[in-house]
Amino acid sequence: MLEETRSTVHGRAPKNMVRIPAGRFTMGGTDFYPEERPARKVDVGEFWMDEHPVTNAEFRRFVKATGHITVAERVPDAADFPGANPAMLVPGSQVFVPTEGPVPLDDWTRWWCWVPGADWRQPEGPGSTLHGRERHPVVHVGYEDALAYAQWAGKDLPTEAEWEYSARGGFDGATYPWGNEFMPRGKIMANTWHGRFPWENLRPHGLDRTSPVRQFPPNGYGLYDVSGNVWEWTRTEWTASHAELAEAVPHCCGPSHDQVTEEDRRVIKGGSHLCAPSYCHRYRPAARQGHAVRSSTGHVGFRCVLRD
Ligand SMILES: [Cu+2]
Repeated sequence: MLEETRSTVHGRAPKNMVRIPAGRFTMGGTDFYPEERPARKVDVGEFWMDEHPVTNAEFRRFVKATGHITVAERVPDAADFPGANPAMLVPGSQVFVPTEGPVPLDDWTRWWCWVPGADWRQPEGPGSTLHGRERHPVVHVGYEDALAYAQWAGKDLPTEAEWEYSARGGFDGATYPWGNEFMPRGKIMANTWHGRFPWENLRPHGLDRTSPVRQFPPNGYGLYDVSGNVWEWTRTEWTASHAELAEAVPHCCGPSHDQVTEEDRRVIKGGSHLCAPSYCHRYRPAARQGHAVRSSTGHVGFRCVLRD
């Protein structure tokens, strides 16, 4: 697999990947959340980017080939959770459960429910399946799971700069991957939450959770689902602002930082189907969040890159 993918780089295009030209872009922004500041110019070399987030069908092939067991499927190590109720130290993951009505938006435990047995195969817990969701992005994957997939595929995870640059699709400085207007001529461009979060799901697109990749229009580079649907892991270590990274913008890379600890956080990008302007206006290329590497949820997935 690895050699096959590598060798195609210099010949024809790798399957379902898009060539992103080298360039300079404005990373971050000043109009929304503090962690996106400062906006600054960043150079990115050319690379290939997966056209869409890794799907359940693709992830299943990886698991079949490698026997990989995801973070959510492992029994948590008691040493990592001192004082935890032993009954809670079983495999599981965070599942979104809409509330009955309005709740304080500063308390995410109201709508995130830790469900024993929830994992990528059972996204809502025991009894749920992937049936009909083969083309949806895989979810409930931790950073190490994403990295393991990428390495198996002979690829890597993008840096935050690579992710943001490619998500912008050549629209430097625009709010969304397609421009500045959220719904140009009334058209829904991404799988995000419509209505008052986390209880009123108006579903104008008919979607409850994730959506099949490629359901919405691609960006200027031909990338799908860079906004909404699922957040995507990057390799970039989380910092509360870009300023802390200003000296060392990771174009790339060298060997991946494979060793992670329980407390480590990486940047996730793109927002998800649970982002609503009233709560979290993060379905924008500049938006970013830090996510604990071993924390898996039903709205975080990933896609890969390939560098020459
Ligand atoms: Cu959000």
